[in-house]
Amino acid sequence: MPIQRLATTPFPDQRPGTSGLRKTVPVFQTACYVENFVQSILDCIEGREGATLVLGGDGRYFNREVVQIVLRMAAANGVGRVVVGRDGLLSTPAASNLIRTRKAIGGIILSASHNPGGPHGDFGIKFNASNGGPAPEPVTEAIFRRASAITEYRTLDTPDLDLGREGETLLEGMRVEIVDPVTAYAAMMERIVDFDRIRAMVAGGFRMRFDALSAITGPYAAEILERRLGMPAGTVVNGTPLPDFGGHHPDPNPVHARELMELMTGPDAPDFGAASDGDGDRNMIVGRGLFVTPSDSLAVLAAHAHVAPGYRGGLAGVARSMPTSRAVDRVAARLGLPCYETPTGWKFFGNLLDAGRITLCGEESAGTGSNHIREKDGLWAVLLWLDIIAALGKPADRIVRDHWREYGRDYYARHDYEGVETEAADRLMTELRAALPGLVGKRFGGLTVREADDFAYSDPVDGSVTPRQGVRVLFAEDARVVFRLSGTGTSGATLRVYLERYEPADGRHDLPTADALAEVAAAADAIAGIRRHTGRDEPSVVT
Ligand code: G16
Repeated sequence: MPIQRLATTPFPDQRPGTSGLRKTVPVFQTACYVENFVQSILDCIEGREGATLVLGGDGRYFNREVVQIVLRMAAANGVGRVVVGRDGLLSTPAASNLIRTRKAIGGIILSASHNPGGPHGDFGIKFNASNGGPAPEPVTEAIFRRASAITEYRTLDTPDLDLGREGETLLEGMRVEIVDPVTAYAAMMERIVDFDRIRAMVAGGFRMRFDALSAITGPYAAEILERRLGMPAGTVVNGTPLPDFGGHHPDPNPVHARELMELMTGPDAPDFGAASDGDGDRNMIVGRGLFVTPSDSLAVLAAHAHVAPGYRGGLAGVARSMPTSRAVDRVAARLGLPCYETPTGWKFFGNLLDAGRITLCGEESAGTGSNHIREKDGLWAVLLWLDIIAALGKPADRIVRDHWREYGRDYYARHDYEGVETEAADRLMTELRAALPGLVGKRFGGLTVREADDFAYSDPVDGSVTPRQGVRVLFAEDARVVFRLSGTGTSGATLRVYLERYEPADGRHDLPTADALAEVAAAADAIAGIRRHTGRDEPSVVT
């Protein structure tokens, strides 16, 4: 079958954002839109001839079609082997693991992560490099430049492959290896956490609920929690991945995982609750009656990870994204560990992990991970929590309260203003940046600005500098507000305002978060003119 070289013209909007190219499904369905971007990725993979590529997605609407397009194009571009999940499915952490263990040259992951799916929902394509992590900025920029100048793409005129059965098949000289999406991932988890210890806890009556939000982690959670750890059937709910996530917004937070929150705060709450997102890299942790913020979760995991077999030797260091609360910094200081502050985006952890400088890292946006792969990993976080609960013999809510008693509490909330007019959001950020030099020393209610800057990151491994990663205003009263625009939305702009206040005193750890942060929220509005610029009286989502 001869290779087809088909003429095309560039689309101007194919610049990857925080995590790959994310657009609505109708945009991706535009003729040549997928092909242009995939060809641009393939063009930027040096040494792809004869190499192995990993391919899979979170099963959202359009996954099935795009998997077939990528297979044909990979074959026409000389790729030697594609390892693809059965039915084209792979969670993002499972894809990262396969890229590493199969020594692939990289992977193409089809997902818009926590964004809603369906014919009018979102879709996304992301390239991960040979370390298993999201391509770093120089690579995503090269892909964008290529996409901006593309004139043709290569493909085959072949029928769709049947991806429903595991095994190997040939597509015009390229081997297509169809693998079970769960097996290798589950085996990796058995090496990291103590399954026997968790099984014993389950045998003793420990009960949990895992809400897969009708997204990719259902089969992973069912295999690991119910089959391998012996939890009763029904522990995993919404466990069948659906193309539109059953109408769920697959973002594991107290707003979108409302049923889980209601259960965990009600009279019949099990011991532990957890959820994951569209592609399985995010996690939500809930104790009885207590939502654990991702920032606190990272701090607790850092404090106790050494109980798990995968971290017995201790941690090399930790990292958090800049808007993530400083709770983990306090643990690192106590343990004498290096602690790095990176921009938002998992790709920035890659160099630190590859260089062995950190073992654990995490973000406020419900992402936590470790050096086992190069993506955040939702189910891994849940399993590490389970192992810590089993090892300490304490429920999650007590672990967190004890943690606050020991380290103090970083009250934390994120206010999202979604669907803001792009010009208004840009104006807000521009005015804010211009106001920074004059802010120091100013008082807002009971808060005094101590420092204000636009975060720039110098990568300690390769020396690269990434400027303009979010405006931070630090107050002398150990409080902080951060402003940035989301890089994962698909319509208009989303303004994210991250609020934080440290409370060291014992006995002041049970305030409602909104009360503890009221003064910081008022200061944020006074500083940035949120109402004035957006016309909104309140955020669309508070998490
Ligand atoms: C992606 C990135 C994360 C980032 C998050 C939010 O997550 O991988 O590193 O924290 O987006 O980004 P933003 O605030 O720019 O919307 P995911 O789970 O969507 O891949």
